[in-house]
Amino acid sequence: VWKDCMRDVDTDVSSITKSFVNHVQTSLARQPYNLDNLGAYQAAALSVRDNLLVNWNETALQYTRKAPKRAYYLSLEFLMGRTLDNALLNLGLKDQYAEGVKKLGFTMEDVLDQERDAALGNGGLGRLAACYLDSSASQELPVWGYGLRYKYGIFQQLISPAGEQLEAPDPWLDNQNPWELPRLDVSYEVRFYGHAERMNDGTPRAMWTGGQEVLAVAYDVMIPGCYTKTTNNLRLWESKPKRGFDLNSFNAGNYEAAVEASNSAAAITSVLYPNDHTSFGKELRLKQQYFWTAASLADILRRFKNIGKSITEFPDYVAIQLNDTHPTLAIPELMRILIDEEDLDWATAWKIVTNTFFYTNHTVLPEALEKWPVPLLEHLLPRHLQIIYDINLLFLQSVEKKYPGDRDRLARMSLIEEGFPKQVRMAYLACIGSRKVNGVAELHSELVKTTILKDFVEFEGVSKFGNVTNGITPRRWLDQCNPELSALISRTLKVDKAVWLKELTLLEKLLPLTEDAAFRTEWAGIKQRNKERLAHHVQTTLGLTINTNAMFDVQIKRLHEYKRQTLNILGVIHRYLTLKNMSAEEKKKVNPRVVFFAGKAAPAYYIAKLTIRLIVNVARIINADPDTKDLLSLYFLPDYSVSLAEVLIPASDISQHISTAGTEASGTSNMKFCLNGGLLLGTVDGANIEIAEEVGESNVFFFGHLTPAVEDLRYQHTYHPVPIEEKCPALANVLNQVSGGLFGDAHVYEPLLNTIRQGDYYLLSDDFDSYIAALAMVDEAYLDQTEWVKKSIRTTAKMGKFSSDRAINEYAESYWNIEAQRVV
Ligand code: 26M
Repeated sequence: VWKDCMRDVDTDVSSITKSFVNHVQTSLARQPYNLDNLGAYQAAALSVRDNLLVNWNETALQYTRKAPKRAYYLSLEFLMGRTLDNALLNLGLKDQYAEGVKKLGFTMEDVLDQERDAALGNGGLGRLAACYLDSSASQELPVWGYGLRYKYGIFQQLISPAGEQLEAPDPWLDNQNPWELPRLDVSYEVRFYGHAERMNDGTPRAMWTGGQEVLAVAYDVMIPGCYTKTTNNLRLWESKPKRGFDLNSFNAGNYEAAVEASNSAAAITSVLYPNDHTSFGKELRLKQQYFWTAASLADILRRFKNIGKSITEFPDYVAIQLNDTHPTLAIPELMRILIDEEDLDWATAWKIVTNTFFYTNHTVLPEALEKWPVPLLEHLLPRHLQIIYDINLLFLQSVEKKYPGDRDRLARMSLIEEGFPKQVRMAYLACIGSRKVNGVAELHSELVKTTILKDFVEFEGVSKFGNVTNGITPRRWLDQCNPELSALISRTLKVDKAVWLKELTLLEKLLPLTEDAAFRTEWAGIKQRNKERLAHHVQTTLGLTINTNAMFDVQIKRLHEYKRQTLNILGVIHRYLTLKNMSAEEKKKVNPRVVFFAGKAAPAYYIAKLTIRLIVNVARIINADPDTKDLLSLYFLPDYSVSLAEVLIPASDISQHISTAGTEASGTSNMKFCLNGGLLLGTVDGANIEIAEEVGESNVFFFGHLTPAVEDLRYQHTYHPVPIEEKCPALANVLNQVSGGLFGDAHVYEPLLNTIRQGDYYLLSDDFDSYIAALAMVDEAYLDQTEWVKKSIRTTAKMGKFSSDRAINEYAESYWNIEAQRVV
């Protein structure tokens, strides 16, 4: 009977419409006659989810039966964006749903547009995690993600009339989330505070008691692979009070005390911290980190125990990837479990730990390296602090043995940084507690080895340190966001996208078509229509009219000084001033340009917010100037998101990735633009370098000083400063125009301008002239449209390396030692 009743994945239009209507009637309890687009989205999503769940169950069953080694990706951020379109693509049901929805009186476009982004991340690190989940499932790898179910994702960005960034909460769960499955039966208790008492019985054990206990409850998000039954899981934890509220206080009339515990438990997963590249010692952030690592490890251990193997075999069945240092507490937490609960000796426990974890570093910026104050750890996690001290003691003993008497080295390598207060260096703990450490692009991985972890490379040997260059999923970042280009590629290569989307190096077969004029015309036509699609989007959302006969020049990423949006806006001002001084005759030779910016600034990042304000106010003046507005216009698009990126990226002719050399670990949007045939203007930094290696230096626009020069230039700035007027007159002129009030609010921008005039840590004055020269080369190149389109085709054709399928397979083979599992 069971077998007869089990459902399979819907594949025909009539079962799809039936399931849709069924969800309207029952799950939504609504009538067909007043069903709006939102209702249609919800019904479509629920019916797609039914299909996902069929595959998800079979995948889970297969993993349980075969018990292969599994990998777990621990990330505090998963920047998923929208799900419906991706689920339909991966299930191979796009056409069927489009037809079904149409029969019921809706258009797929309108329905898809109802979905809110799941924005549980800040930027690159969180989006990378989302791409890796897509690739893991698509490659049929047994990989689960673990994260937090924030009630509020990254804030919504509003721009005030003065051009200031304002933040509003992102209540993304308000309309219900069809993509998650609450697992109220899967929960764990997590302890905070209390006391840790060593047993002193000859074992390393201790007892941790008292304090506060909260519950972690699982919510599962289905992760479908592309054209495979494999549907993996992303498990997100929500915090709940262990008991609803304190009945004693309630009965005593103290209502506030009664709900206090409840509030403080719920607060743990209430909001995503909107920072990136900063470390600050907020207790709630540390609570998030421990809550999440403790629940995830308890869950992983329970699953491991179900296979019935000895605990010493743990690393043969489990690999855990630490996405940056945020989950580093998993290292002392696993030690605590193995020692205090499993009764293992120290050496055995440490061996298990150091064979289980893998650590990926995502930045070498010193201000981003996570450190936690010892007094805070002692208060919140007393047992873990003991364990960290024990790890440190044994570690430093081994260092001392290798380098007797080298006290400087011991101080440098200690997990504890001396100071007031003392702080725990999480990157060092992640490094010594892991089997392998990697960076996210070749240059970055070299910098990890030669700067922040230099001593550790010397001590542990270089073979522990590797590189996995980041990647992006071609499903979302080509097929979904650029359907016309995807169709053209399939048609031309005569290869179904089911094949090339999973074997992206096949794009190389496009190379000969650079010489095919008809193909180039089609290629250019698609770019043009994508520009019009973006213009239409801006028109309907912001009421602005954009010149689609211009070059589209795009910089979209988090606002940060090291990413140098300031260099870009100063370059725009330079262009404006140049245009203002041109004769009508000269202007005729100028190709029009539209510059787009988008990105959020951390709410407390004053300089980054000032940069936004400058961009918005420069746009206001430039876009209204009749002398120049046909040749140059500028837009800051508010509330950057995954969905906005999906419209912007396919429309770009040129995109900017212009970080100070050695500061951008990889960058991943650079890959997205190039995959969509946009050319790259950038510094010799991060993955730009490897992109240029693939597509050829003649197809990218490089400028600026190289990494090895940076240290020396900074030294010059500090000890032999040269006034900007002397060093870079063009830049000085631009700064003076801003100071002089050309864009209003003269005094407002002084703190921003002063970062350049004094110190100039990110070397804008060193790179400005070569930046302007590179922009001129872009202009020049664009005039020859035939050659430009050839460059564009070549760029797309050579992007195969940057598929996240390649990246995830490198992790699977070189680090995790896991194998693909076919679900039949
Ligand atoms: C730290 C403390 C408190 C709250 C948040 C943070 C924090 C959050 C995110 C710190 C760093 C965070 O992310 C860093 C990041 O996104 N790094 C980027 O990672 C990408 C993927 O590897 C790279 O492509 C980018 O170059 C790198 O900047």
